[in-house]
Amino acid sequence: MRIGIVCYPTYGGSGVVATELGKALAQKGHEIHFISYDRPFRLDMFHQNIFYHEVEVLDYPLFKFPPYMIALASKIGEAARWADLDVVHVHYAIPHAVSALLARKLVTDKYLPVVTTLHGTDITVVGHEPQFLDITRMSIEESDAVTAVSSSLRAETIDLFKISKDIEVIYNFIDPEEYRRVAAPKLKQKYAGAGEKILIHISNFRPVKRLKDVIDVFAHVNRRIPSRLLMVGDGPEAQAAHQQVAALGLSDRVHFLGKQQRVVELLSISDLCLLPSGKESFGLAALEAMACGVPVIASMAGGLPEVIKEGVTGYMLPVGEAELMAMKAVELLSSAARWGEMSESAQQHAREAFRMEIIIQQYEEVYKKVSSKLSP
Ligand code: GMT
Repeated sequence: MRIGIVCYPTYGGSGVVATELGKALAQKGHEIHFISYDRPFRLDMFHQNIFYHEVEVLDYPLFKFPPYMIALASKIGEAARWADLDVVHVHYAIPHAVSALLARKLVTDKYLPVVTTLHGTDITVVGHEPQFLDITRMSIEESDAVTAVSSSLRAETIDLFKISKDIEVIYNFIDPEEYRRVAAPKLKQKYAGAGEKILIHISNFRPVKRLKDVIDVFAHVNRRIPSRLLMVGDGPEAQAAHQQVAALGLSDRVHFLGKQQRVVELLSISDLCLLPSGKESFGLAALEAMACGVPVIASMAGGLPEVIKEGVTGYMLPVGEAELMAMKAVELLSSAARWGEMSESAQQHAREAFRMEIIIQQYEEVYKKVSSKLSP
């Protein structure tokens, strides 16, 4: 099939999922057309079945705000006509689905089916910005198929929009060839001395990630067990996190590594992943950690209970309970046998429950279903 994929090109789970999906579909012989304002950061290879269409936004003095949505719609329409796309798959309802629905009107010689995958933040934005409620509802209802990355997100969407739309849950996935525990002894030595444990947090440092809790949990753990904290990522909360670390006198124990393209080695030297988010529709960072044998301490929020097996691959505590999270972390890090068991189970669970081949097939089924439609 010829499939258009629209996603954010920047760091973040939705872009990673969209890009890895496109790469896997291309390997299976589909022709993939990525459409975005920048080359997706994970699209770091050449493949004869992969094309990239860059959206250029007109910078005209009259426009106070560059009309990205219209530029994107126009690019989707152009790519659809040029490549004779069978389907366009957008990641995020706002603004991508709205643009794709507009593009559908530009393709006059055939019906262009639109598949929308909800990743969570689109729904959260609407929760905070009621002005977007109607347009998001419309983009969901008018899509030919809608998928959500967890049952929790599906339920939240139905509840918020009061819609009866069929929303299929398709979980995120990892490539088990890439995400596995690797030996990196030199890297481990760089960050941790003998007997020290390594905790890791990976995110875009948005308020929803609750970096304050990450650092509070680490501070508690470090009082009991000599440890280090790797902070991977960047974003609006970075400065506050630096200040908190300095105020706690932990600057030599917490390493801010910025945005990293590849995290497998960093995860492989880690003993525990911290994800105390206030909300998390899926938690791809937790899945990536588990695949690399790192148990996760997370908050009991959103789709995380669908990703982490409580007491088997990690622990989930109520949002904001940094002290309880720290207690669980200390308990786990104090028992090598328990940690080994959990690390093993985490790898197995990540490989089995989120198998890339199965998830790719699920998306292929959705494409097949919508592309056989002549019109809605
Ligand atoms: O978490 C973010 O801020 C980034 C956002 C994104 O666009 O990648 O993540 C959302 O989509 C990911 C991929 O499906 C999920 O793993 C994350 O849980 C979800 N983030 C939130 O729900 C806060």
